[in-house]
Amino acid sequence: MRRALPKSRVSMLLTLLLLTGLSHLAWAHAILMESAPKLHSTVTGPDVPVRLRFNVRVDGSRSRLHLLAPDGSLHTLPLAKQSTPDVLQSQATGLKRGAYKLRWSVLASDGHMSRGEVPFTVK
Ligand SMILES: [Cu+2]
Repeated sequence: MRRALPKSRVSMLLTLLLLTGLSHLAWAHAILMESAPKLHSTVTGPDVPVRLRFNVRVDGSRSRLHLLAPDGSLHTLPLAKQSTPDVLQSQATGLKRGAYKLRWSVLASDGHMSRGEVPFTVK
């Protein structure tokens, strides 16, 4: 038979979880607010401007953009100088038709890395 956790223990755990969650929010690691190409959009190639805007300042020198091509190859996209601290910009060139994934991993002002993907299609 399983013993239930004492109520005090449960509420302590919940408080801990809540505090962890809240402090993470307050510290605001990078969340993608806006992207070009847009999520699941179709764009015209062969040259595609890339622009990602985050909710906080990101460290461009310690952030990376990769492009996963339809043939499965992974390419590093060179980052342009940051025009504003919450934006990363690049240019993908010579893209053929097909489904791509833009993979970002960024270092936010709170010192946390976060990553994500923007799938899009080139027509
Ligand atoms: Cu964070």
